Amino acid sequence: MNERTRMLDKYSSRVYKNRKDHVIQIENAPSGQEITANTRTVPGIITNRGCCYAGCKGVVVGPMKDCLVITHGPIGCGFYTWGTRRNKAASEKGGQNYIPYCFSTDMQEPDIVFGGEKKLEKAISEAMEIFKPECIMICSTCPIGLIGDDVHAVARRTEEKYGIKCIGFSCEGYKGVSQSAGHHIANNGLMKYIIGTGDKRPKAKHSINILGEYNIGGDGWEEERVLKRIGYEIVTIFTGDGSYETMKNAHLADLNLVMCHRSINYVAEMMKTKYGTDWLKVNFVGIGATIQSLRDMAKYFNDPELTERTEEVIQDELAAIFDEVEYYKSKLKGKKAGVFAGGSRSHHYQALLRDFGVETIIAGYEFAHRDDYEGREVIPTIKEDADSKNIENLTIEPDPEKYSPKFTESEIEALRRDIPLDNYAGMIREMKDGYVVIDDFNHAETEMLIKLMKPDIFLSGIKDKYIIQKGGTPSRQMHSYDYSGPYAGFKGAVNFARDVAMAIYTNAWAFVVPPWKTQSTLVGTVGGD
Ligand code: CFM
Ligand code: HCA
Repeated sequence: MNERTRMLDKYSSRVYKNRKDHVIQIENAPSGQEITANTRTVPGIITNRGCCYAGCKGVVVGPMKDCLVITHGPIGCGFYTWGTRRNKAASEKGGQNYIPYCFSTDMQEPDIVFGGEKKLEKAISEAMEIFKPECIMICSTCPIGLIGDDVHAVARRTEEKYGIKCIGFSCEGYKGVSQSAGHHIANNGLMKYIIGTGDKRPKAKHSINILGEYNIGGDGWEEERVLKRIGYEIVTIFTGDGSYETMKNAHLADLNLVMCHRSINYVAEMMKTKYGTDWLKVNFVGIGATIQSLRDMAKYFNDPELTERTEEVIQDELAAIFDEVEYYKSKLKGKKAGVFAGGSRSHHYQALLRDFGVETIIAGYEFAHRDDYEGREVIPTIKEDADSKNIENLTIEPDPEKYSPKFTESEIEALRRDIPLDNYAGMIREMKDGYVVIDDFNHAETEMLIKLMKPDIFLSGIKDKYIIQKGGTPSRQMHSYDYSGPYAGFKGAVNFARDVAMAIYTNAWAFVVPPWKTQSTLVGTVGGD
């Protein structure tokens, strides 16, 4: 019996029937096995998933710093999505930044009975009085749809009354089966009401938007640093440290980079259709993956000067992290990991773990769709000019006098080795024989698989990390990095390796014997009631 069967064997026949298609153990890698995903969670099972509102407000529109985002609903929803997701933002000079605030209508029972539109309008008028934002977004929680408050009508009235942009989102938590529906609803709103309304043209020769980068722990800033060194102009970021002000001009950028495909592919596709903007799947998590993404971008623009500069920056960045990468490789090589996050990080972090010689033996997503697991053909359109029909023939020779890279070309090649060419082959094709891929992982399965497969570290979520850690397996959470980061790009890779090495080598919980192992936890009383 393999690990998958041993785990599923514990279930009742009803649950078994549901879960069996969500778990695969790899055979004949690179495997073309299929998986069931993006379906309803078994009721009562402790899933790690979030809801539609979390996907719309918490993930996509929440990080836009100059938008005042009001949660229309009970206070818990607004507070959780504000307090736990660590998207960083810095004010532009003289600009607005509402990220430190949590805005909610704090719906109470009478509002549920008599309707909450008036309360929402009052919240908006208070917001206008105190903050005078240029854009207000209203995000609906479960009760709003159930009682029939019309957030779109309120948004229209707000625009007329105050002359600002106001967008309502019907992203009630119960819609769809996970966060994923909320991403879609948010993307539609951004596309319909914001993108394309500005006219500020980028100045640089090559301009880009970064889609699906939420600046968790400052990841987006680290990416921006490297991209700016190469010479790219970033028009807007969707949506980490992003803004209404810059998103208006997104349609004027030359290329869309797609970092988290799961949450934002809709915008990439819609912009391709409406404005003809090409998009390129990138991954800036992992050294090898970052190098490949930068090279893919250079290939896309097909500009020898840009290509040369890209190689210079790669060599320079690699030289700066060389010693630390070698040190952490010596600490981490041969370790085994489990990785379970939302809809794209598990795959991205596999690449980063691989850079340090760590194999991912268990991987899965909370709410990804089948294309995230099974891959999909991504053929970027390459711009060709008259002089260079064949971009493959472009060679790059960095000046050895100027840059003294400590990584040789063959070492760089080794870092890139396992990265699929289109950078988007999906999770399953990257896993080896015997490894487990699992969709909508729950707490019971986490415990069972850790016991059966014994990973040295398990990268997980905010809610589930503690059971793993207290069970004696070190864990880092991938959603806000346990308040560390950035983990993206070259410098981020070193931060990540340091945190993983620290967790593995200081695994304090493994030395603690829980009280129920040495003493009875049941206390009997004689003659009591
Ligand atoms: Fe994309 Fe995200 Fe993720 Fe996601 Fe998320 Fe997140 Fe995540 Mo938490 S947008 S799919 S809905 S990379 S909030 S920044 S960490 S589950 S893997
Ligand atoms: C969300 C946001 C979340 C939650 C993470 C977790 C995040 O989907 O609601 O609770 O494990 O990254 O903060 O994914």
